[in-house]
Amino acid sequence: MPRIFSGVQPTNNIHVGNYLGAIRNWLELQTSNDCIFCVVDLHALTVYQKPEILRQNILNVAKTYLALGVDPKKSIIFVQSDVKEHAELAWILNTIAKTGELERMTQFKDKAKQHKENINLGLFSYPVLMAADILLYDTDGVPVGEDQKQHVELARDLALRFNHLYGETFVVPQPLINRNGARVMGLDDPSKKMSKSAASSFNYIALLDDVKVAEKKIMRAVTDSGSEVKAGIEKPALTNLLTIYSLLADRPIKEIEAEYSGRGYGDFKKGLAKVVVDFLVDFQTKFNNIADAEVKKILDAGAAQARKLAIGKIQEVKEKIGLLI
Ligand code: AQP
Repeated sequence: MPRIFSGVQPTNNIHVGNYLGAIRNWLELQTSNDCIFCVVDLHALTVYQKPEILRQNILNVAKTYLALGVDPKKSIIFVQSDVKEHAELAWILNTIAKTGELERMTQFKDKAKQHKENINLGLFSYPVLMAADILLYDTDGVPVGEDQKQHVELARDLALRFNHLYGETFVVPQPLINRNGARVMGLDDPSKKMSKSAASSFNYIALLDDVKVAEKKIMRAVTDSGSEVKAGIEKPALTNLLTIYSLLADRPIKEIEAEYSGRGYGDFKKGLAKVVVDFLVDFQTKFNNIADAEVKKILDAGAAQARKLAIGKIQEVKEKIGLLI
């Protein structure tokens, strides 16, 4: 069975963009693939996190996976820092990654601008750690949003480079990006992607948002000029809102456009708010029914399974590069 690997950083609560761009695709993949889903907590450290909040976010992200339907009977779910081989392989890959290729990474450039006071080495080599996450498990496919494509491409380059230098070792992974929802845009600025660490919380709908707050965020979302509810290149804000509606309600955009034809943005936003609230209520009921102890047990079992695979791979890598005497 093909191997799938993906993860989310516990930098805040998961938002609709993370769900529609990535996790929603995981759910389909887990029926016919060998899936590994990780809470990538080491990545989160590249931006300063308050320890108590980080601990809670790690648990919340794992609980979110479960509440959305990631099934621990089908998939391995674990926390990255519980398997130390991720950091070990990252160091080894650092020695074949070029600083020039890391300087070209869009996420690094964006985050360096956003966190001028803390442009740390971890932020710079973030894509190398992500390559280690992926390559450690002989991953065939990486389901991610559009923003992570460049990082998966780097993982491919590093796999090919390592294989060329030391002989066939790593599987060369493919990014798996769905056409719809691959880049959900900010509600307050449809020219930028929806992001957990956006300056304003009006940028995103977090899956744990209070439903009244979520409603307010939709009603305040930026729209385009005109009043016609229509998707298209000249209407980026409406296209984004229609995409969210379409994916959450599982209805084609054309059908939604027809329903709101001639009714204006206000009516459409009320309809979208209802779709979002229904989704959040269902999700939050499931989330609140999962006990912390249950999640911790699943994560411990997942880490043990992941560790077995990771240890085998790191041994192979060490042998190839001459570290095992
Ligand atoms: N706006 C988005 N639309 C579609 N997919 C998205 N993803 C993120 N934002 C969008 C996908 O979600 C997965 C997890 O993302 P991440 O936590 O690893 O980090 P990120 O890409 O940096 O996401 P955020 O929300 O912007 O977090 P912060 O603000 O902490 O950096 C990935 O598959 C990503 O593609």
